[in-house]
Amino acid sequence: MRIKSAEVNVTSPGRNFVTLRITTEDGVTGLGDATLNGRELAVRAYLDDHVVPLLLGEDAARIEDTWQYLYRGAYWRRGPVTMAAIAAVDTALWDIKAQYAGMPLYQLLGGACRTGALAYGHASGRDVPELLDSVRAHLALGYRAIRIQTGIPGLDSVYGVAASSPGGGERYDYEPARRVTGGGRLRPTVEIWDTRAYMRHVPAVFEAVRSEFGPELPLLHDAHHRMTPIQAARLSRDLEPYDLFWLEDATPAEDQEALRLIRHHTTTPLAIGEVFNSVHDYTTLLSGRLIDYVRSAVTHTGGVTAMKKLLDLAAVYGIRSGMHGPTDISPVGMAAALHLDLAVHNFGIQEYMRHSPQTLDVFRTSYRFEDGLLHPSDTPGLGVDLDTEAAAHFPYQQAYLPVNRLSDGTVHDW
Ligand code: GCO
Ligand code: MG
Repeated sequence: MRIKSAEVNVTSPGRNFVTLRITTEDGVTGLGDATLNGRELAVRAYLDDHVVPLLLGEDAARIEDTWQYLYRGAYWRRGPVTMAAIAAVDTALWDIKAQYAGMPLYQLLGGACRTGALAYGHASGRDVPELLDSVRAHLALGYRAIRIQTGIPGLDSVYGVAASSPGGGERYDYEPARRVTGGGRLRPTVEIWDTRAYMRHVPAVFEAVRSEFGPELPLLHDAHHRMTPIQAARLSRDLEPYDLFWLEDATPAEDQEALRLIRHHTTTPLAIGEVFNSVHDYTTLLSGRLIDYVRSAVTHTGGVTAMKKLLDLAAVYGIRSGMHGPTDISPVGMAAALHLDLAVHNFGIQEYMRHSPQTLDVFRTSYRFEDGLLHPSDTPGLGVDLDTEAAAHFPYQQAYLPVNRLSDGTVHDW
């Protein structure tokens, strides 16, 4: 099971993806997602220049040892670039091992704990009537849990809200990493933000959705790290009557103590962690039971090995998974999440933002969404193929997420 080759593929079928493909001497190929939205080429260079040369000739079966070698051996630890690179190697090696075993990955992780993974989709609208249409459309697609986001009166555009949603159908371009040319230089777009306007509006949005769809439907909301701790405490309390499944990213994530303050004031369940890259980002949050859901992605947290350990630690504190699943996690990263979703006992929910048909022409997937649940397939390994010929038709395009500023120009968290 020696590693014969490892190549980094960068492609842009609708949006940018970085994929590591490892092949063993006997021709088994494994894939790992290394996509870091807006910083893709830094991970490619890290892999090409500093990781791939170390892998050639090594034993593909030694997954834990390879992880430790790349993490501890490098001296410099953690950080999104390093951890996305390690994640790609780790996931590709699990894909290979499961193919050797002739089993879907979830079997190697202990086997299925459930028949499928409850998924939540993203409904959004520029105003409440548009949002209600979008929720209806998502229910018609089979979703049993829905994240709701809306435009805010007085603000021109809000991240996570589709510009328009004809017939309320699914959009693939509402959380854009936009390519914008200004004076010949690529610059992110700027969105103007007002937290007080946001906080005044959100409870009315939940009131409208609950009165239209009743108390049963699990509803989620993403605050994108934009409030101060005391603002977040107040909004979480104001939202209690609407029984949220979770309020996500209430405050800037690196301040773990902020969640303690919010917790003192509210019983609204809290989720955080999509920008984290290590179990060490969670130690205060988990041991203090300051959150209810872990939002990390396999892709950004060091792979299947590290994600499993993180979730096992969370289980000790009664905290569940809610893995990040936006379209900047590639279908390879999504498949890895689904195998874990099935295998860990403390599964909570899985975010599912469907990839565009263009993306799915390049990444051939076998997982499926049925009646609100996601199912990884029983294909040995991860069950995803990368069509490198198709990928070659979509060269990398530099693109950035928007930047948030207040009306006086101050850069704001998001
Ligand atoms: C989510 C997210 C994402 C991020 C994106 C940034 O909850 O799905 O917040 O959509 O904004 O992953 O790259
Ligand atoms: Mg989020």
